[in-house]
Amino acid sequence: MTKKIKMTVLLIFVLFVGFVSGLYFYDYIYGWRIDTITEKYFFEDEDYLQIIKPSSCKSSSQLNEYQGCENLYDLMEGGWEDADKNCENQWVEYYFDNDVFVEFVTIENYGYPGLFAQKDKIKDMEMITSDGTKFPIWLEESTNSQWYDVYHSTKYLRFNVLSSYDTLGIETCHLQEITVYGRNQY
Ligand SMILES: [Ca+2]
Ligand SMILES: [Ca+2]
Repeated sequence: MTKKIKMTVLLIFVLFVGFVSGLYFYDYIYGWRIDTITEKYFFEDEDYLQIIKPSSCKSSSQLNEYQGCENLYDLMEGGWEDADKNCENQWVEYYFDNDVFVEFVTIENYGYPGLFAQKDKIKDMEMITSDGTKFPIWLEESTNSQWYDVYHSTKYLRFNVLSSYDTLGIETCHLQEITVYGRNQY
């Protein structure tokens, strides 16, 4: 090879190496920026609509150790059942770690028809927030998920049972789920 060809090959090699490393460097910097932005706006920011799980709950009574109010926010089939009180003077309270902006709640009776038929169903409730605002809730006697708009900030929710469909011969009031949808407010 002549000196000129050798120099040309060397030059092409240097340019190629420079180009490839430049691509990696660009990708590295750009990728890092994208990751940072994504993390900042989509992962570190808690202000997006989500299911808000209470940190704890209380209820007026429960049938047994398996039928507690924790079952109301486990997104599973189990539910809360009162201690055979026929839905009378019953309530459930949800506590959150910090203020949350509640957009809406969904409430469900037992979805399994056999179980649904064996329990008393709630008809009227009132939901109360930290500042004492009351939201009337009327439930249809069905296994459908029922939706109630709220748009209110609170650190706690109380659900007072006011009336029921009172299935005769059945004393056990129940709910499968009360799911809270909203945004965290730190
Ligand atoms: Ca449940
Ligand atoms: Ca009854």
